[in-house]
Amino acid sequence: MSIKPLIILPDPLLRQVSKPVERVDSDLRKLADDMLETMYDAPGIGLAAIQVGEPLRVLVIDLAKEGEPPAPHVFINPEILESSDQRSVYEEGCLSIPDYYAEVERPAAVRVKYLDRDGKLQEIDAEGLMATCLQHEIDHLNGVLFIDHISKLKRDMVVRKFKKLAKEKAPGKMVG
Ligand code: GNR
Ligand code: NI
Repeated sequence: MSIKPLIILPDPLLRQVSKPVERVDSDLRKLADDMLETMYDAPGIGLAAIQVGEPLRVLVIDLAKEGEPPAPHVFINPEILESSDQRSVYEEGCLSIPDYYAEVERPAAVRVKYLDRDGKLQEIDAEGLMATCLQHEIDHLNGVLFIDHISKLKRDMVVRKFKKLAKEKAPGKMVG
């Protein structure tokens, strides 16, 4: 297992659409394990493969609270089958947009089909934080970030700030 560096805004990788996983093999399970270790280290409650630079449709989630036993979930090629009309609002954050939080409204419940780490087809009816987190991570697989769900004014402010930070860290590397 290894901790991988996180891809941070405005890295264009975060806008890439990830490719479906063709076979759930030991390499894929190794990627999922590395993603879980990276997520626990951060720490975060979810992580998409593109956040560690792998453009594959894989995400991991663990919603266990501090002091509770770990509850790792691996979702491969997830697809939202149904979304509730009812909405809910959560304050979201993203490991690729460190230290920025904003309220996002999404469907309160979703039904998702996916392959588990054994390549077995599964379905989950998720609500609450699990529903929000699954939608946040599935957005990543499609190159979408939670700041795409807030006002353009706020989004432009955040993007500008992270472009400036990237420029300071690596002068000459960034255009614009
Ligand atoms: O750690 C995370 N917390 C979080 C809080 C509210 C809604 C979504 C999330 S996911 C985030 C980790 C992350 O960036 N996953 O892509
Ligand atoms: Ni995120």
